[in-house]
Amino acid sequence: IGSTVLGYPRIGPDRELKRALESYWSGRSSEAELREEARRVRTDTWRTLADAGLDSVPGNTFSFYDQVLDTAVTFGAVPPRFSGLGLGPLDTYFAMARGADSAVPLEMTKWFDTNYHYLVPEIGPDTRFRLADRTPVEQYREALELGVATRPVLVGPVTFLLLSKPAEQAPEGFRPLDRLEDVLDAYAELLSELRDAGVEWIQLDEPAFAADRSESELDALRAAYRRLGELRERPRLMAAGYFGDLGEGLGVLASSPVEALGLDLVAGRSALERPAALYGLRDKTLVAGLVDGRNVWRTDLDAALTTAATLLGLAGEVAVGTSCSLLHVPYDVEAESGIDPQVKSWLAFARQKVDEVVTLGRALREGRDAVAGELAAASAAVADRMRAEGVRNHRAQERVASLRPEHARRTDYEARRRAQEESLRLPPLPTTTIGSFPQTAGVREARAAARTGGIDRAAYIRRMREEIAGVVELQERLGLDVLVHGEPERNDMVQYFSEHMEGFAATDQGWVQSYGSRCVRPPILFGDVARPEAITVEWAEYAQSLTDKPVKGMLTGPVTILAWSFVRDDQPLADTAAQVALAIRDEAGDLEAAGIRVVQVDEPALRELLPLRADHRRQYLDWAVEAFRLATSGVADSTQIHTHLCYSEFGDVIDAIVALDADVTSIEAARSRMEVLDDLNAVGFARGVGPGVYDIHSPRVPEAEEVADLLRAALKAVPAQRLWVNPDCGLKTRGYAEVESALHSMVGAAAAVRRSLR
Ligand code: THG
Ligand code: ZN
Repeated sequence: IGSTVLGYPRIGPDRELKRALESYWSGRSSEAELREEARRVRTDTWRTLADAGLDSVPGNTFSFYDQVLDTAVTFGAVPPRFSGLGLGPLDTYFAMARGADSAVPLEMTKWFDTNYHYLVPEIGPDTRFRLADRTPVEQYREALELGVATRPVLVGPVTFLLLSKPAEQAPEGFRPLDRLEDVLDAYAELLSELRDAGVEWIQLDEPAFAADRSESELDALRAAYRRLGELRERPRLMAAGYFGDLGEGLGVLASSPVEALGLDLVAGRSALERPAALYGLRDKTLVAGLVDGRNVWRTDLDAALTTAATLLGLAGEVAVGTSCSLLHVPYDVEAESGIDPQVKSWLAFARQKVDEVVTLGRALREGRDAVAGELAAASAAVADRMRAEGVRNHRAQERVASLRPEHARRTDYEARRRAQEESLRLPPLPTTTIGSFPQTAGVREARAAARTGGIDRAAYIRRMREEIAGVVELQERLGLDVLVHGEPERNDMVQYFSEHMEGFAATDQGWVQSYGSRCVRPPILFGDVARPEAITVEWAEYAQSLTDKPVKGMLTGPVTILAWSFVRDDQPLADTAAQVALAIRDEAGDLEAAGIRVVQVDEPALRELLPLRADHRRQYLDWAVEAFRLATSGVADSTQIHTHLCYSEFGDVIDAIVALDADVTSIEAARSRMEVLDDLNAVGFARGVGPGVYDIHSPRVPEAEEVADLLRAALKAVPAQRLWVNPDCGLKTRGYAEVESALHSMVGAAAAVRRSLR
């Protein structure tokens, strides 16, 4: 295998696939045009990887939407509500991803601890597994025609089933893993066809074993690879486990009949401390994942090579790879012209990481001297980053060093509650929104014009104020109790705050796929964080000047800012979180000083960074909670702190939610029917809570009566004094017409339920 990467981005260097998909979905282009663009993206990837000199080029890394969905379709796991639609294969596939008519799409959820989201296959006792689609074989042939013999990559059978959920009709107690034998039959069929097509190696990804797994799940892994290994007609097998140390799964795979094992030696570096676990590798190839597939820093090639050298005696062959697929980093740092050249010299995106792997592969084969220049340049870049001026801000460091526990403690909740009641004078069941209002084309154009110099600062401010005034007027008219300014000045909240703080760099082209055609451009947090001046105060203050109702200031919490950025790897994340928290704390203080009486600090990503292994969770939650409290404990008792959580199930972090000590927590609940309230009660939560009363992800406008029913249900779990009324997330992706109707229903429902309280 020599040198390889476990996967590559597929949205296109200029997001060509995104545009082609959205054009096809809207009916503006044909399936043939979409397929043509897809082929260009694949061709470009194969040529790039082969020309760069990789010894083994991954194949089947392209996807029209998601690789887990691909796996389900390949092996025939298409639920009847989609296969019955009578659509062609591609439209059936998109119906599974996006829904169609009455067929609700597959559920989407986070891919391990990354910011990528996959579709959850639905498996039942009668799912008919078979080789239903031959895309992996076709794409192997397609690459071969270009002269590139690829190594097809597939989600491994055990991870595939562990990521699936039981179909609706499945009997109680059924687990998708119960179908392992049948899935393996289908994999065996594919392996045999791949072998016939000439495939030498395939890669089966089993990242599920970087998380805690039961004995029976480990047994399934053992059984699966014994079975696949024993097949007579098959390519050579490389199993890849990433996003952490495989733990006991490592021993299972090392002693299985696979010919190669890919290990994440960045997130799973601890495996190196258990050399006994690697003994079974003596007759195998170890693909050492030494180049970080999750972050954007240049690799310290010299150190990586030293690590590789320690493995030489353990494995039959040592090859070099990335820690995981490069799907999670942008394409090419050379496409960036706006990043400070010094910062840029520290970075490696997917294209640069390929070169790093090639260099390491050469060094292993030909010796360090053969690549002395590359090694020296990498060492110099790493050393430069470690001592650079822009990275070190002594004031920011001293502030963190001088923190005392009392900086993260507010006074007793009862005292706060009384002071806030006095200051805010809210009715029971107060109504509010999560923060953002619809982002109209006009607002986007104004932001773009301000960025490119099309309008000057004064004109931009006028335009934003106009928008804010409209949003305040609308909320007054609807009768909401706690207003917001609507956030017209922000695109993505994390991007917005990072652009206004020191220590972050922004990219122009650094898109990373989040799900389907949707991408984000994570900021790069490279240095100590500081807030040179107030960020949001002018907008909140202006909104407050237009109304007597309290206006809520809107901030993003430290954990979410880290979760949605590329973070530095040269200091503990807890220290970086504390620096960001102090900047947010200063902002909260400035909002308060400007007369803002309610400040919301959103932490939608609190659940996202939760470590895959239970052992590591306490430590994470400790610093995550501490950072939030640090950000929110600098204000007076009378200032009400809100937080907002969404995007996930909160069972695993429910104690942490209590520990945040926010006065009011709004939480996504419309789809889970208020169950979260019972969970919160069970752990003694006794603060204000706003379970979302309607789903903003759907264009459907709720009736007042429906919302009132939900509120009455909520009142069974929460007393009226603590219950807030709000949608379940921000409104920026919706249109004004539906937002106005939906909020009208919501406010009407609150009023009706309030009347019945008396
Ligand atoms: N911001 C950031 N990360 C996130 C979210 C976010 N990660 C988790 C979750 N939310 C992911 N959800 C989305 C939702 C929508 C989009 C991306 C991720 C999206 N992106 C635009 C697109 O691809 O067209 C890009 C818009 C732009 O910035 O120009 O719609 O909210 N950081
Ligand atoms: Zn939300």
